[in-house]
Amino acid sequence: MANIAKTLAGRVHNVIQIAAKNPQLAPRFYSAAANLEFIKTEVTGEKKNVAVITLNRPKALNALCNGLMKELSTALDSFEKDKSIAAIVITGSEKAFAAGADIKEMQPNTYSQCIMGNFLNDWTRVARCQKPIIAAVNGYALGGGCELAMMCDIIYAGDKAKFAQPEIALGTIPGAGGTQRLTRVVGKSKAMEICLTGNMINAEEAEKMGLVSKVIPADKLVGEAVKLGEKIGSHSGLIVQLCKEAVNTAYETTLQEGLKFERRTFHATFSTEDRKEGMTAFVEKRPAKFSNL
Ligand code: DAK
Repeated sequence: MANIAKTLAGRVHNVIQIAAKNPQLAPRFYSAAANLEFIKTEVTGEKKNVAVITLNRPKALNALCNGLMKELSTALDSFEKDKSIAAIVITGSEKAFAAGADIKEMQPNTYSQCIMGNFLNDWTRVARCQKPIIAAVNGYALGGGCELAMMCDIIYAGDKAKFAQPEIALGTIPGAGGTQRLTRVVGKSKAMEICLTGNMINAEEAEKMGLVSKVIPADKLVGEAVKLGEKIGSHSGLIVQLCKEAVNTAYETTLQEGLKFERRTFHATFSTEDRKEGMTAFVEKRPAKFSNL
């Protein structure tokens, strides 16, 4: 299995590299060339620096089967290594971002198999990505679909998006952040209500409770997410990475520890060329040219 993943990573990366070196040869989607079954990948934006990963398993409403999660991990490995990529957008279809982990795949599992096989271990890959990831959610984001969106750094929602943690109705509980990330974002009362009822919340409610940062007409959603990626990509990738790490630290430590980490990271930016360039450009009234150094 490790070999298959390695080969796949190599293929995705090669196709992207060829496209990057020869823009005139760049196909809009790379899935056919890279033999991807469950996702499509595209490199877009004016500077070709935003990667869009589209979950593409329409018959199952993008249920997140093992094969899909492996392809997603492999694509992230590849885009993370690719220096020309500044930000990544993950999206689905108009009907479903993802309707959850694949219930049919999970249904026969035993407790012992879950423990011994480290069941669904691949899921942590998204949260470990060093580059910014934007979830562009249209349609259903249920169970693992909602959790996948919450692993991303920013969530934009289409106006017909629906979020839920319906695991309770399946006799189980959320397993990839539904009880943890959601509670930190929306607070205990709302998280309890969502997890204990399985009820769906719409895009407007999700925005009101801070789960998503913007609601956008469905047909404009991916374009807006790409623009956001481009805006982030106009800054220093080095400093963006440090900033992402600092914000994430707020979720993982005490306020005092977080403030100390932030201050030290701020101090560390003074050892970079990009901090020097950013401030010099401001003083000289010209746009900054960042080098990631
Ligand atoms: N899994 C497998 N197949 C699914 C699916 C899912 N989650 N959701 C939909 N499908 C399939 C349906 O079975 C159907 O397939 P066929 O019967 O045609 O073969 C097809 O997609 C179309 O679905 P429907 O016919 O049901 O379409 P409707 O429009 O009528 O309804 C729906 C749409 C989204 C409301 C409904 O499909 C639905 O309720 N789906 C299930 C939603 C759900 O309960 N999701 C939570 C799954 S549990 C972990 C990581 C992750 C997780 C846990 C642990 N670790 C890292 C440890 C996550 C767990 C979950 O997500």
